[in-house]
Amino acid sequence: MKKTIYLCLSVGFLFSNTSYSQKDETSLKTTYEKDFLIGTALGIEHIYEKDAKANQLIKREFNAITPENIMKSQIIHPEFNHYSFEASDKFVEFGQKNKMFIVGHTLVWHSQLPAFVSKINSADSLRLFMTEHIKAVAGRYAGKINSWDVVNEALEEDGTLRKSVFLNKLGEGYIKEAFDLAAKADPKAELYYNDYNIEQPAKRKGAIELIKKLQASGTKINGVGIQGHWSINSENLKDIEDAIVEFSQLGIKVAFTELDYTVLPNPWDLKGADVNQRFEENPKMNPYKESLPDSVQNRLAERYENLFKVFLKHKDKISRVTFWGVNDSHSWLNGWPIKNRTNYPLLFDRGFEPKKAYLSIMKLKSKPTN
Ligand code: 9MR
Repeated sequence: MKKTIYLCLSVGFLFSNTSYSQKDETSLKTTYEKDFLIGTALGIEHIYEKDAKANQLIKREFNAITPENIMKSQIIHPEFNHYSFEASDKFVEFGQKNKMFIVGHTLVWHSQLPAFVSKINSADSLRLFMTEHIKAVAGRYAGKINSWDVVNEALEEDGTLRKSVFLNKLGEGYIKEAFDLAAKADPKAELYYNDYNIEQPAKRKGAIELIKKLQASGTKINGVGIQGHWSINSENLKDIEDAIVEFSQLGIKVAFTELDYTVLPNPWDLKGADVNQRFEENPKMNPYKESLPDSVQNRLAERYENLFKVFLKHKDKISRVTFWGVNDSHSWLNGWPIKNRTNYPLLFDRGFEPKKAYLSIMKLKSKPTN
């Protein structure tokens, strides 16, 4: 497979007698620079520049960064009166030093909350936590973070509001409160609502209602983040295209904020599966432990190619496309929804080399029409 990629790269465009990683001039970010930002999510090891190959790849290929975990409230705000800013300071410094677009992820999320929040009983105390949190975190990086995922995953699959601790205690107004607090704490940052599956019709409708309500009440919202955790086994391009068009009709930008394609079977794909089946121990659930067959590599490449064709068609509406991880070994999909699997959802393999999917996206731009 690698051989084929190198061959295509060198014959197809630019490269001669050398592996891709030795060349600097062409990359995702330069190839797509007139279209939209190309981002990646950084783990703590990337922020501290622990691995030279990863570091080189991040700087070469991407012009936007999102912290995969270190700005989540559980980590950055472990106790009511205590914040832990060391890693997030380093993350922002990394972005600034490399002139990257810096995304903050995320201010209000029902998941990964600090332990003390579960002990909060009153609405007033929860509101105080949310207010202080946004003021402290967004305030600290005011003028440095370019875009905040202000509220993350506030919707159920049917488009109604998620019955989170925030909704239950503060009512639906908490979303507006969060956006207003963020706008006040960092007036320059772009503010996004971020969620998964909001390309799907019912949830999309809920997101549109949510955004329209914010807009009608005079709240600042610049964009919507469609996360993009998808599978090579399901087709959803029409939903994606409809979502881009409908969200942009609200006068906001559309970003793809956490893109990846799982290539592995998931428990919910297996119709008629025995509910007592122990997926963790079933080798059928981890079929590509040693390597990825060409047929699957090709399908992944085709998925990315078709997706980026849609992105290019609507590039005027899209602000950023961020991959949820740097390379395959880093991806959260090796551990979810089943632990200890070998997944291949991204554009760079475990040796940080570009996969066929990378080539398929780069090739799209080598055509004169783009
Ligand atoms: O990739 C993240 C993983 O390392 C964490 O364990 C997990 C829980 O904090 O969050 C993952 O990232 C999520 C993101 O923050 C929000 N959208 C869904 C992502 C995948 O779960």
